[in-house]
Amino acid sequence: MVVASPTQIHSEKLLAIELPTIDLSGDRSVVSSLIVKACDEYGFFKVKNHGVPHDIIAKMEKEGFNFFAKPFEEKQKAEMAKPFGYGCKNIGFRGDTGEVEYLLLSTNPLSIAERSETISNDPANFRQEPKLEKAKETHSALSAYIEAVRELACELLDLLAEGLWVPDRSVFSRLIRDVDSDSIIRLNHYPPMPMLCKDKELCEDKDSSPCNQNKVGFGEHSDPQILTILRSNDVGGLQISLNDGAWVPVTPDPATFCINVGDLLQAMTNGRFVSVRHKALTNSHKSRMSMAYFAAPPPNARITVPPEMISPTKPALYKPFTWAEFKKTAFALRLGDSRLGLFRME
Ligand code: GA4
Repeated sequence: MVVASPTQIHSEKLLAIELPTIDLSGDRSVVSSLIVKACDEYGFFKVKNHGVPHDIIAKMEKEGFNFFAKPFEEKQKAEMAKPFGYGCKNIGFRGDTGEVEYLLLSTNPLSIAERSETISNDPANFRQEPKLEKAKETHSALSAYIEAVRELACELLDLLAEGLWVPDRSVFSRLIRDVDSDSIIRLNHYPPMPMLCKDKELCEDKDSSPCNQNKVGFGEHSDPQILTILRSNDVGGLQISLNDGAWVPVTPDPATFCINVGDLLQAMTNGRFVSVRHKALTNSHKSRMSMAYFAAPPPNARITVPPEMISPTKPALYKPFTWAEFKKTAFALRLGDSRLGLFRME
């Protein structure tokens, strides 16, 4: 991956990166080459005019904020994440933690129906019948959002195949459209974390009280799936790791989706695109909520590289493996561990 020298701007004392923002309403061949360029250079990009209706995003965001605003005991009724459901501070199964609470949801229609009951499980709604009404609302907000972001993920994957000149244009999107696709939705809520400095002398931000140091909400990692479609409110926190190891904050923009390459897309492009490491920090004053759709294949899908991406000068980098095998490895490791290396050809 070649990381271009980023245009940096000043934002609240931090240097933020201007990721390429691609207008999806533009000319198709131009859009597809811009997407490939962004994946080559950053592994991350933003999209505008993405076709996901504003009210679908707004309803989903409202459901999310309503849920996280509930008392902890209520939220716990959505069960501890294992892996689906509510979780607070614990990430995965290997002892990783962060200043985050979250809802992990399968995008499988049956489990959405089940989950919506729990998400909207609000005592205020128990009195008469509206509990069911509320569950229906949650269910429809969630289903509409999932359908719209799945469509966006498939469109982006088709554009990627076009930009890479792979003749089978649906080679990547087919995996997401499959009824058995293992795609998931994650709502992350990072509550504000006012920081009080213990050592005012050493603190670089000693003029403000509480100071603006940030805690880690979700530690450094790469996403195991194919593509991630992230939407966040207007509070910053996402940082990506550039080639030289520098951490650069991404400017928040609720009007766009932030897209990133996952481990599987790295494998399926024979290492051409890189699944870039990223993390999320908390804000000292404001709540951040992000909604991530992780586009994944069915568990038994074999992860292979289109033949056009393999040549004598670019031999196959990874052994063929299934998503189930890769996922098992990812969940057996720590959040920050790299997993693809274990699947490299000898
Ligand atoms: C990172 C991307 C998604 O949030 C996630 C995460 C999952 C979890 O939180 O349970 C993992 C993490 C993520 C990668 C390595 C494993 C699995 C925590 C962890 C330590 C839901 C996913 O699919 O992988």
